[in-house]
Amino acid sequence: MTYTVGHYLGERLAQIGLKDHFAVAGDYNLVLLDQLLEIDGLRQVYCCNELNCGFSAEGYARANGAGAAVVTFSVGALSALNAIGGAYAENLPVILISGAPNSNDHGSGHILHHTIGTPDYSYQLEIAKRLTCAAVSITSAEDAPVLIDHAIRTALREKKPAYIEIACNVAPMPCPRPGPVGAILADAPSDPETLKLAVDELASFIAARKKPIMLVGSRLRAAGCEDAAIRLADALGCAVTTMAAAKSFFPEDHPAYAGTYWGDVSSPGAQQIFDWADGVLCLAPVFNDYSTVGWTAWPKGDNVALMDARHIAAGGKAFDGVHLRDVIEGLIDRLKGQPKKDATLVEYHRIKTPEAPVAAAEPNAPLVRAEMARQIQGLLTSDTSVIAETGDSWFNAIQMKLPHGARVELEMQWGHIGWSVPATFGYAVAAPERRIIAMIGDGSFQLTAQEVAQMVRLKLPVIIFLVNNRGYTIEVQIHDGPYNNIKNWDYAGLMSVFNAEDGHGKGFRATTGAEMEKAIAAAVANREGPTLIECVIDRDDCTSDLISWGRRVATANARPPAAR
Ligand code: TPU
Ligand code: MG
Repeated sequence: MTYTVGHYLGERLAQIGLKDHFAVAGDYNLVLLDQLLEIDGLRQVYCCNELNCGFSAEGYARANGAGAAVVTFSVGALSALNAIGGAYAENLPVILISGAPNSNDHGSGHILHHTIGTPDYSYQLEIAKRLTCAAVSITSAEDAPVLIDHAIRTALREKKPAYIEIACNVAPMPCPRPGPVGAILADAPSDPETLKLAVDELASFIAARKKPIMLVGSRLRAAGCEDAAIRLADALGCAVTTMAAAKSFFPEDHPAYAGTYWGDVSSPGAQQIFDWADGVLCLAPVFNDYSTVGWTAWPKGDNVALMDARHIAAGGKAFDGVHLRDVIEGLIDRLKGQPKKDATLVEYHRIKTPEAPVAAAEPNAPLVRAEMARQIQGLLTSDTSVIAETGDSWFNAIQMKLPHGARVELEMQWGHIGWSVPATFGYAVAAPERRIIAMIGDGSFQLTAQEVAQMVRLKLPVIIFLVNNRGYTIEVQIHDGPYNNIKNWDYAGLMSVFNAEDGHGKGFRATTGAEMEKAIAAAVANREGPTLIECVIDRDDCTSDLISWGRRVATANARPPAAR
């Protein structure tokens, strides 16, 4: 058998740990898909459309570390690029692979189908360059190995998406086999001198403070430092808060865990202890309008040390070219034998009011949000992953108490409604051993609903909580108008559409606590496919956090243009 460019790409994907890749077929990628099918241990998983294909790969990357989506030129790739923008925003190495025009057509003056009707096909590559950390076009087999390796290596290092387009006639061309995977995994080490200076600076930052606190940010996973952060917390002894988008990036059963810091919508006691602290170690944070609650809670100034994946800023100094994990290890080393700086943790336990467990609602009373959240909370185990969509699902998920090992996935930087359906599919493909729960609003679901059919196809026992509150409630809280009302669907009824003649998905509608409980029992028992539970609640029945946060974000959005 001839070894080809397509094989090379497929083997590299398998080498970096991919067991699956997501695809939608089209004539520019059909031959490439044939080549990829021939790679041992690499399964081809199909999606209903390319936006979903991109988000599926993004969800897969959340569970597996990296993901790949294969699409056709323009009509496919331009849809997938939205999800690639999301992967960039969310720091996930997703490799977008697009079939491309025959190499002989590039520069020929030919007009081709699926293009904008001009003979210049470079627009897709140009767009991809803005949304990825590396974008390459392969029009000859000779150049393929170096270009493929460059794209994949850069994506893995930067934890950002990359783009590879392959001319449709080049995919089956002969190509050498790839060498050891180490060639694309190897990373430049921290600069030892800078590392020492950075650790010195952070050590004196801590030494000069009596009440330090840690803030875990949403880039901590991408920085590969979740374990290191736990050891730093142990070494310091202080309280640890997490940012909303970093939910589950620090174990909530850890003795130092002090909840979600999110300005006015922090979990009980977290804002008070954060404000009481005299120094904050921010681990890989992202401060945007959402995470700062409309710029009302933005930690900055002399008492803030920023510790990013490759960059440290503290005490008015900046250090580049160091890996966060090396910095943390160095700091832990420095803290050895020193008394614990546990003031914030001690104080947190003093001020935190014990939360009373939510009482079960009257079983036959109309379903309310609090009862819905209480029942979902009851499902969480140490092997559960909750994928929560934009909307009040964010706030419901962030309020959950996570047992050790439970994970929450949020897409708070990109915030594309509908993301969670394909992302849940991709996540479930990557982590079939976990209990996977999706929480999705009705408005969001309408964007990408069809991907539930792929969960049916692969018999994935995902549990979807579809919140039917008849509209875009998150937007109602930010700015209301007729555009926030949506056409109602028979969401539970959709399951029989997706099942058709051979599926085992189940759909239930819950209008009371008792109905929801029954549906959950059936969902847990269904191992042959997804279960969608449509939870019917009132349009305004949302978390109080959404209301407060929505008001702040609306105020930030409404700032008048500055005078010139
Ligand atoms: O719980 P709830 O009702 O807030 O969630 P639901 O029903 O999913 O409503 C979400 C409403 C929403 C919109 C329309 N949230 N953000 N948007 C704006 C938006 C529009 N288009 C995309 C692709 N993403 C968005 N975030
Ligand atoms: Mg809704």
